[in-house]
Amino acid sequence: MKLAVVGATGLVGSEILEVLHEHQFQFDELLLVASERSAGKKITYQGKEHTVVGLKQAISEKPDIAIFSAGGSTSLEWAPQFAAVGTVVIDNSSAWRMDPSKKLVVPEINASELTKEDKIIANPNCSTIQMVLALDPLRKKYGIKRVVVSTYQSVTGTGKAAVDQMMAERNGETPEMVYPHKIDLNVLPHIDVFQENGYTKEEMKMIKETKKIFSDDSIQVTATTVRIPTMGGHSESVNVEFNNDFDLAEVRELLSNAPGIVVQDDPANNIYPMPLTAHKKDDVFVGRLRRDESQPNTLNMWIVADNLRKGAATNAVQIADYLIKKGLV
Ligand code: A2P
Ligand code: 11C
Repeated sequence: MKLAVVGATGLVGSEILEVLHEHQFQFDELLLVASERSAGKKITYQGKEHTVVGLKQAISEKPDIAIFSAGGSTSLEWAPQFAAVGTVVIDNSSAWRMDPSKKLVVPEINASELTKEDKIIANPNCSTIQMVLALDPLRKKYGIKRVVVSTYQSVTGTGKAAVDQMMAERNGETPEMVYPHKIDLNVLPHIDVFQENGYTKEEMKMIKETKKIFSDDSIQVTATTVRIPTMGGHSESVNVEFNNDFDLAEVRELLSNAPGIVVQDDPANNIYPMPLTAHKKDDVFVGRLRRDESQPNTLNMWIVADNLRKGAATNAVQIADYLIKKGLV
């Protein structure tokens, strides 16, 4: 098994290496890939030094699996070239997600859709993954009519340069501006680019990807996505209207028993999910579970996950693991 990590010098790439190590992921050879600018750099994985290579060299080595986290344009151009030499690409960018011929996979929900024919597999957007994972056990039991979500997203979602902007502002230095405004001590109701309908691309991703992952166009979703000056993970306030009424104790039980979810819901003891406590964890944390008293069959919940983990690296590594276990690669 030859595994390539494309974008190995970036934030998600480094997180993938940590997750591979923690999960004791087994492979024979590891190819660390980045832009030609980084070719020749050294990265140590499990005590062994690896030399970063460019995309052309990586293709010539025909890896079995390539996990891409190098931005949408790199994926659009290069993923098909890897697929052409027989590599299965697991892509973290938004490039292929809404392509009807590509699967959009959260393993706990829909990995069973994968077949040997899938050569480019899309990893959903981080803010979508944590929301759908928490909604899935409830959807199966009560059916979902409508979701209203507002997000509080970490600067790590934008990449290294955004973390640098925030820290430079915090240290009183002159930052290289990644966002159109200061991010430290601020809140930006703006993630990714604005679309013609007034929503941002991030908001539209949450809407469209949710329907695709659940294979259900009837679920109504509306989103407001917001960047906040934090680093450990994305938080979401989710208001969900079910088709049928629910029992709050049963909701807790369904969530507690679902894979990948940890319920942290003890307000009397100030226990609820937070980015600081979700940081570096693979799970999705759910709390503040309460009935929306303004309308029937409706629940409020607060969902937090490390966007670089379950939102990106962990989900991609879980897909790779599934492919290997099922003999699809
Ligand atoms: P590089 O470090 O060589 O620029 P982040 O999102 O944290 O900024 O990381 C982006 C990752 O994607 C980095 O590993 C970066 O490599 C990689 N990358 C960016 N552009 C390209 C490209 N054209 N080809 C290959 N890798 C790229
Ligand atoms: C953010 N969700 O937090 C974005 C990062 O489509 O994969 C991931 C963008 C994407 O800014």
